[in-house]
Amino acid sequence: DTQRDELVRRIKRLLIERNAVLVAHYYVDESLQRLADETGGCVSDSLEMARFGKEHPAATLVVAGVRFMGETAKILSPEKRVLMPTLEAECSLDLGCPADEFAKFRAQYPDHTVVVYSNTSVDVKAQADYVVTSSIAVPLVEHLRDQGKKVLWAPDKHLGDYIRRTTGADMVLWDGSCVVHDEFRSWALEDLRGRHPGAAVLVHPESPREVIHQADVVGSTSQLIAAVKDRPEQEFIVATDKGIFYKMQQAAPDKKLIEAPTGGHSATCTSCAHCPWMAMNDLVSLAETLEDTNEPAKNEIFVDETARQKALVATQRMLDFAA
Ligand code: CIZ
Ligand code: SF4
Repeated sequence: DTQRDELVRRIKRLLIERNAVLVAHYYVDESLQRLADETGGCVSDSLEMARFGKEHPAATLVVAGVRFMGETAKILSPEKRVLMPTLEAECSLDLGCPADEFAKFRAQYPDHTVVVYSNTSVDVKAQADYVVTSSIAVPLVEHLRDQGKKVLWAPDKHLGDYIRRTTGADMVLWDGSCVVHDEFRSWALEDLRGRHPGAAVLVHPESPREVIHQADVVGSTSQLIAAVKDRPEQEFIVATDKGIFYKMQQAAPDKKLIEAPTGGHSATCTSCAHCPWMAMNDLVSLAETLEDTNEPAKNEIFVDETARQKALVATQRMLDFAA
């Protein structure tokens, strides 16, 4: 409709005026992913978002996603202004791993190499030897295992359990989970597979073990999109946030995508596979962020410099390992 078109035009103008580029996660609203595509920004997983933001020449990065993604951009590009459509967009993994409690956990395992998922705060990353995303978690832990290292992993227990089973590494796990992926139900998935025998099952490893066991492909968001494009099947059952369907459908317009079933944690929600924090990003909040010329801006990311420098070491190791 015309109101929406006008909003999109305004945002495009503001991005240029403010020398800003839009970096969006696969899980945010389609309208934002499309806008990032159309304006020379990036739509990706958290690893590629980090890399893109660091390398892009724009003075301002606008990160549509959740807080840790904005913080990662600031860790890597302290000279840039980092804005987000909202600063309220959290992540249950980040919230479930407070820095002070993590320090106590870490103190119990002084001989372990500390590997944390990117879905953590700057203060947790500052305590890590390595930051990883799901696309490189397995190869990095294999590398550490081959060096005879024991690994302390945080915060996602399902991903940690998957890495431990896949690599056979000696690992202790923090007890955290993602509110979206933890909801996928193995019994309901079995039932759905029975009704779609030709479908390939794609699962993000933040899902429970019994769901991962039924997967044809276990992988990061980028790896699951590649699977839809490259595999011969015409139907896919997808166990990750349904925001990803936009890019999957773009990659393979003729293929059929089916949502994996969730437990349904509220009466109004029969398909819950969408992150409530990712959903807080929309065109209106993006426009408001770009229009705010206060110093500092309302939705600007700031991080403590001492913690940033420590977190940078572990985050840079992720980029170097992935390169
Ligand atoms: O679940 C998330 O937040 C993911 C998959 C982040 C990422 O690595 O892109
Ligand atoms: Fe965090 Fe899960 Fe939302 Fe990703 S989908 S931001 S892991 S709560």
